[in-house]
Amino acid sequence: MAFELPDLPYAYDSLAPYMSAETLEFHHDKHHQAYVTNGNNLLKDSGHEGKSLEDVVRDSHGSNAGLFNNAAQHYNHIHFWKWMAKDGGGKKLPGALDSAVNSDLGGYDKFREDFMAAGATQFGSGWCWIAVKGGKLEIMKTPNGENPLIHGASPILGCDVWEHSYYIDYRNARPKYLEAFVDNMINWDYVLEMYEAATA
Ligand code: MN3
Repeated sequence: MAFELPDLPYAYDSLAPYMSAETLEFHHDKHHQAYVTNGNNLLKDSGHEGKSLEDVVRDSHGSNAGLFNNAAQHYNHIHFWKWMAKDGGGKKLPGALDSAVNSDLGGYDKFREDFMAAGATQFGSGWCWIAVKGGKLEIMKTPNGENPLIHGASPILGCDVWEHSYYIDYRNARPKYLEAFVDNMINWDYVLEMYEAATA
C-alpha cells in the first residue's frame, strides 16, 4: 500500500500565532511530502509492500534504515497534524484521559513538566511522547524518526522537536515551542481517541 500525504485537518493559518502558516507550509508540504516520496521509492521491492504502515515501521526497524526512517516519519507526521488543533492545549482533558494522567503520570502539572523536559532534553532531532505500554501511560523521548511502536508501546501524543518544526517561529527556543504546544495546541480529543484504541 503506497504512502500518501494526508491533507492538513485545518487551514494553514489556524494554529497561528503558536505555529505559523509558513511553518506548516514547509513542514507539511515539503518535509512530510519528502518522507512520503522517499518512503514510496524505498518501499518498492523491499518485501514490506502490502503491510500496514505500523507493520512497515516495526518490521523495517534494524534491517532497512532508509525505509524505516521515512515510514516512521510518515507515521509520526500523520498523527502530529491531528495532535494539534486551534484553541487546543491546557488542562481541558477528557475524563478517561484525565484519570489516566492522574494515576500514571502524577497529574496534569507533572505531565506538563515531564513532557516538556523530555522534548527539551532530546539531543538533536527527535520526538517526545505520551505512550501506552503495558496498559499504562509513559512519557518517552526518541531520536530522529524513532517512535514508541519500536519499543513495544503505542504513541497517543507526540511532539516533533526537529528544528524544522519550530525554527521559523521560535528560532532556537525549543522550550518556548514546547510550552506553546502543550498550553495552546494539543488536540486532547484526538489523544483520547488514540488512548481508547491503544487500551481497547
Ligand atoms: Mn517534522
